[in-house]
Amino acid sequence: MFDQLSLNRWGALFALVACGALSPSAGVAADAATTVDVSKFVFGPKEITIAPGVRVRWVNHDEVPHTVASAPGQEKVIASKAMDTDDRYEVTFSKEGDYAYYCTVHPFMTGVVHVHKP
Ligand SMILES: [Cu+2]
Repeated sequence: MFDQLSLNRWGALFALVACGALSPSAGVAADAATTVDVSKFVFGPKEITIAPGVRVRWVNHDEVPHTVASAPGQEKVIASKAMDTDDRYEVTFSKEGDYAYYCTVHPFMTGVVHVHKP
């Protein structure tokens, strides 16, 4: 009787562990976004590599407005309005390529989104 009960407990524990191991990957699939933090006049990380179809989200943590805009000569895929503190801007990149961008208010702020199939 006691042995049977403890066996059931281990079974329940195992089920919980297996469930916990599966849920993080399910969460990533549901929200395939990568965040770039705009902080202290720097895009962090400055360069990111993502798969096609992934969304990139820029979040401004500074007290001054910033923008994200495709670099001159690039296809205008990235074109935000001025982002105030805590504002966000999102782009889903469907095509492979290297997307250079900058802040039009502070052109020394630059970054690159590399879109490549994994
Ligand atoms: Cu800026």
